[in-house]
Amino acid sequence: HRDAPWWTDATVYQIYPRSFADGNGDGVGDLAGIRQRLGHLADLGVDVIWLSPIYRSPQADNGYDISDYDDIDPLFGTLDEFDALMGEVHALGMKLVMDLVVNHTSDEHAWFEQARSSRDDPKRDWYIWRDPLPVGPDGRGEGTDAAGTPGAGTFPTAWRSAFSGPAWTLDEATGQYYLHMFASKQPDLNWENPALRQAVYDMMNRWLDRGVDGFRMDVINHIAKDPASLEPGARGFVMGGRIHDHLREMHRYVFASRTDRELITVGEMPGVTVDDAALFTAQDRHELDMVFQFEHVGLDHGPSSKFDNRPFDLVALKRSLGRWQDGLADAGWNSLYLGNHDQPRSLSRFGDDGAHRYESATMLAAVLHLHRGTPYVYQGDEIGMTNAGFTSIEQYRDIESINWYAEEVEAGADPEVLLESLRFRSRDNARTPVQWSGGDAAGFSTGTPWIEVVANHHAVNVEADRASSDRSVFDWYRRLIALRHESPVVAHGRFEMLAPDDDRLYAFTRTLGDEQLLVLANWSGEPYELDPALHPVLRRRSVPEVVLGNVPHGIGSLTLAPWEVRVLRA
Ligand code: TEU
Repeated sequence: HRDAPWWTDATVYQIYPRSFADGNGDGVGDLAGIRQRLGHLADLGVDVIWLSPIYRSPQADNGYDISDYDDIDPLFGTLDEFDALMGEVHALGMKLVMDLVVNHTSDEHAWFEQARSSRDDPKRDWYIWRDPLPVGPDGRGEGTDAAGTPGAGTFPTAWRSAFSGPAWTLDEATGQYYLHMFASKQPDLNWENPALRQAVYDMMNRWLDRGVDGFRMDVINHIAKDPASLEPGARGFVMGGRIHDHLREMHRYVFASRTDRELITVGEMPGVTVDDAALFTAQDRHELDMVFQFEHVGLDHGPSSKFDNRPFDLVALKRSLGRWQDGLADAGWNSLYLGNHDQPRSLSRFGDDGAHRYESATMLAAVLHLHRGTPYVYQGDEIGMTNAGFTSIEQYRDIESINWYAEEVEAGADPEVLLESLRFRSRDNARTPVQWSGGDAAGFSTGTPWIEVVANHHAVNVEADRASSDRSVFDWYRRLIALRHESPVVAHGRFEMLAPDDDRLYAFTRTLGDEQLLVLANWSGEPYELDPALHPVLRRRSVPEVVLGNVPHGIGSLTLAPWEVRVLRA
């Protein structure tokens, strides 16, 4: 493992800039706020900072709708401020990664404004256009209608947008539909067009030349659409085989020549399988370093809608994460995450954000960080932040949540039932302002935050956490990140799941040479009696060395307290 890439023992911290820290009092987080808080990240010990988009954008999807890839939106600051931030990040020994959103642009991007100006514009084919499908005098035809009913309208396919409604919008001026898998203000780019691909690579090279250390690539497996899935009547997106050609071409044009740089790429891939990921992340294929997969975060909702919440099943989670550990053990590399700006707060979703907030936050972190892969810490998780607890639709800001609620109310659903689902599942749960202190606006802003601060910020905040010496979530994360830097077994040890069918214990070993760690986690709110047969170290007379433990009195006994995690050197 000595010649392993640098990012195999690195930890990445995700900043969602609009909610991290507000430096100018306008209620929205910005680069100035990030610069003021870099010490927090340096203390944590993270190696890489990933910024969610800060480019010019009308903010229809909070910046994932870019209108100028080469400029910083004034909401966040200026290119000069960006260069200053990047300089300070590098001076602190950290790297800075940008969010690359090239499956789609904003409809206010110059490329789309040109493309929609005329069917003959040279950039027309940089987007995906289709003629309305014919409808006969009887109203029947090949297309679907806005509700997706086949044969009743002129829509090119039955695809639905991730933000409700059809995935096609008719551009009246030129009489054609354009595709948008997300909002109608996010038209999909046509990656079959070589000039478009070159323009993207050139833009990426400008950011790397500026000093950026890599990219998180937004829904990057969606840039290749299987042609058959764009035929009339097709139900939805299917990843096309050209994806590997595109990623290898991107590597050739952007990354291959930069052998003097320590860069990192991670591709966000909703729906990717372990087998796909083994290809995407095989180092000799020169596609991506790692991918964000979605299997584990798809276990607690139905197949048709993320808002169709299902009970959490630990055995299913262990089976899924175990399969990804095994599948990429000898080829490729895992990313490790339980939360981000699209997911509910992992503490509320998988743990106990009430009486056992400290124990479950630290247990979740230890289990995740001691898997094999590169961990991603989402802002606020390092101090045990929780879901928002919103009770009315007016508190929400996320286009996905607002559109889903409106569509369901329109269809006759009970608003209270919808609000219950949003309280658990809305992306806004992870987008409330980072809670720096117990003061007004939690120290996030001197103005009125763009989204409400969670009511528990008086108790849950960086200051209070850092002051609670032996029960600091931040300090626990710091120790996990340091352990990964110090002990190669964490980054490179072979993973083996134990007690796979146990629905309360999450236990596994990591082995490298003659070194072995045993991780024992009680993923429940009840005490758990360990079976000594689980592992020889539990049958020894002497108390084994405890590398990490979140319940001090538990050490030595075979009883795990609620949400207790114990890491033993076996
Ligand atoms: O998210 C892609 C993705 O996973 C979402 O489509 C998710 O599946 C969605 O919430 C529907 O369940 C990326 C960004 O992370 C997200 O913030 C953007 O909204 C989206 O792409 C479009 O850029």
